[in-house]
Amino acid sequence: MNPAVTVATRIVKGACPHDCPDTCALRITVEEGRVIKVQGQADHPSTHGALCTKVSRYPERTYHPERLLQPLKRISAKTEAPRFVPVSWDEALDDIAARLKAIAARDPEAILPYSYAGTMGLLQGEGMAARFFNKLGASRLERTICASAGAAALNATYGNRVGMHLPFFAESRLILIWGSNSIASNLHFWTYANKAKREGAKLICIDPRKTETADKCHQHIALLPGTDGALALGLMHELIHNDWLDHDYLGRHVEGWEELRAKALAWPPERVAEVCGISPDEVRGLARDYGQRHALEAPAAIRLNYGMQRVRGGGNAVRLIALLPCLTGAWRHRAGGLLLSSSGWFAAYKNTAALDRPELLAGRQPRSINMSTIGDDLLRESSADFGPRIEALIVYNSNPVAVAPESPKVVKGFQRADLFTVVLEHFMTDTADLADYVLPATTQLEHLDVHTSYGHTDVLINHPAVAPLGEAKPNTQIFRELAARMGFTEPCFAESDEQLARQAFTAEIDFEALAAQGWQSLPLKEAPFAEGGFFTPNGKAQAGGADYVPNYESARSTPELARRFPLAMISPPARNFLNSSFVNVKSLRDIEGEPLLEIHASDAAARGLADGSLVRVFNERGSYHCTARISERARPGVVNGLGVWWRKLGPRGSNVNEVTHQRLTDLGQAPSFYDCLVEVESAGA
Ligand SMILES: Nc1nc2c(c(=O)[nH]1)N[C@H]1C(S)=C(S)[C@@H](COP(=O)(O)OP(=O)(O)OC[C@H]3O[C@@H](n4cnc5c(=O)[nH]c(N)nc54)[C@H](O)[C@@H]3O)O[C@H]1N2
Ligand SMILES: Nc1nc2c(c(=O)[nH]1)N[C@H]1C(S)=C(S)[C@@H](COP(=O)(O)OP(=O)(O)OC[C@H]3O[C@@H](n4cnc5c(=O)[nH]c(N)nc54)[C@H](O)[C@@H]3O)O[C@H]1N2
Ligand SMILES: [Mo]
Repeated sequence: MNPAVTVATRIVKGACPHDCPDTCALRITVEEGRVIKVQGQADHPSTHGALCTKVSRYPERTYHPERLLQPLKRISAKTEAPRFVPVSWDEALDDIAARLKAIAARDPEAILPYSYAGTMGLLQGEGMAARFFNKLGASRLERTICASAGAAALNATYGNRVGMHLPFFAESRLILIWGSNSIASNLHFWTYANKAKREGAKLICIDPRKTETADKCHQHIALLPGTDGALALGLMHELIHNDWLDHDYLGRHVEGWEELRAKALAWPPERVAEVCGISPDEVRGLARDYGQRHALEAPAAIRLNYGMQRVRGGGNAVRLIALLPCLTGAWRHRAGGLLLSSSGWFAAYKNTAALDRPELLAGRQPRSINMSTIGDDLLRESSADFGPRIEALIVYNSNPVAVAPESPKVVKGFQRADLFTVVLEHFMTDTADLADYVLPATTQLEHLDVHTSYGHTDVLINHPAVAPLGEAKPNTQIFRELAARMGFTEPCFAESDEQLARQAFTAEIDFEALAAQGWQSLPLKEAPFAEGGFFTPNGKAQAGGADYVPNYESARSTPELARRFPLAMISPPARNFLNSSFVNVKSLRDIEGEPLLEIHASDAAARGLADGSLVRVFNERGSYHCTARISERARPGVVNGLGVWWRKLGPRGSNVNEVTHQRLTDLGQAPSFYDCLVEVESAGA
């Protein structure tokens, strides 16, 4: 052992901040004040000592030569190439506060926060920021960009965003991996699924794309995007027809079954097959696999993920799929049922009001702006209907210029000369490029935070491993200092991060134990709905009102549009990026190579496209360039535009969201990124 190393080496317990269901516990090695390694904590059950490729590169991200380390002020016009000069924190914050005060004096609702899940931490996420905007009376942001269709569907069906517990998937005998590329985006679930597979379970992947997860399953059903609701109704048809139903469970724990039963009987396998673009035998076979498993002897589980709800009918599709385990009584076993999100389990243990302080609104009810229609909303004038024109945007934990739908409009909105934009960031993202001020934020290695999860049921703490780099400050501190300059004198604006962390959870979570161990599990029932007891007012799962809703854009629903733009495009995540985070980490970008459009050989041949050639992907909304990859991963008629690249790192300065639209899902007001028709043509050399 090298004594020089051991003396100066410290191990710090952390938590992965990223927007991923896994929320891993981190073991951070610090040497001489510098993080040299980030690993998974071995004693945290779902992390079990392993991290994904991305987060094991977290030090490369933190110590990136392009990290923002001082405040920057814009000196070029928004429509010109971005030019910034460094300024002091005092100068930046004084000026920002003066600008916000002037706008707030006219109408605080002209100011809009824009944030999402760059970090999922309860402190660096909202907390102090929410206090700031509540006190200001700014417009509120509806945070819909990812999961709100599925969330609304679970709330409508079960009364909460809850489901099976992650570890019990290892005991399932059948797992439907539905709209989820688990190996890429939910790796620690895959470990449990793989264990079940080794013990003889059958794994079936339901996904338009032949993903790396589909490769590892026994069967892959490549349905057309947005047709999952029809498939679920078809499965119900077969369960009814063959009487593979748990009548006792349905009778006692489900409301609205007769209505749903009548709807399902209109979906024989032939009709389902035609809508979904699969064969009737695939529908029958899937129903047999799912329906013939005895709930107690051979539990069947569904891992649903958000990929399948990014279409017009995404909410209803989630409702229908979420009801399947009620038909067969799969919930009776702890290894049966469904998991889309576990986030609702934390509601009883979180002190959201203590962190966000809604009382600072003092009775005001500011309007809400949906983050998914930011393109349209930035371009709207004041009106009685809309309220005031948006005059200022404070962006943190998000990169809307790259990730929001229909980016031609988003860019145009951000380029408005009369819009005042402040961006808190680690890097010069596409959004930071359009800011008036860019403020350097700390990364997870430099600040304190506490975390819940949407894939497992543990709370975690993230201790700071090193001091902030350069002049970077935690989001909490930036809002604290801004609050002081705005003249907000309530004591809650002076609370430290540790004080915030200690208020985050109810007394059932022992903070000292959390701080010492790094994580704590919620005390929950193993088979939560074995005896019904859903979170709805009458305790029953709600089957009424759920139905298949066709896409906004598809060969069946808009044949005229489909003649001009015949290819359905989905844009699921690239494995080595996390939404648009990590795109600028060179070792990861080297693995991904370049923005790709996967296209089936028949569709490529019909357009004379060669593998590896530059193509233009377009529709009425816009166009972007990328490289064609002729691949079995794409089914005929569907192209996969892997996301989400930074626009400025793409071949002609744009990305896949040039062609997506801002129409919202049936439930939850979410974007329908994967409900999108395009055409593809060669773009020459
Ligand atoms: N590596 C990596 N991990 C991530 C992310 C990332 O960007 N990169 N993103 C994180 C985020 S923000 C989230 S929300 C989570 C979950 O993120 P999700 O977006 O759910 O990600 P995936 O698990 O890849 O699931 C998307 C899958 O759904 C498929 N799909 C698309 N349309 C349909 C459809 O209509 N029906 C069906 N059945 N399938 C469809 C896609 O082909 C893809 O394989 O993952 C997180 N984890
Ligand atoms: N076409 C298409 N578009 C999509 C999707 C898709 O599948 N297809 N997926 C959608 C989904 S599921 C989601 S969740 C959204 C994600 O959209 P976003 O939530 O905007 O996620 P990111 O693109 O990762 O951007 C997060 C930013 O936060 C910054 N950040 C991280 N930590 C901190 C911090 O502590 N402080 C500050 N100030 N900044 C921080 C990061 O540097 C990064 O630039 O994108 C959506 N967009
Ligand atoms: Mo997401």
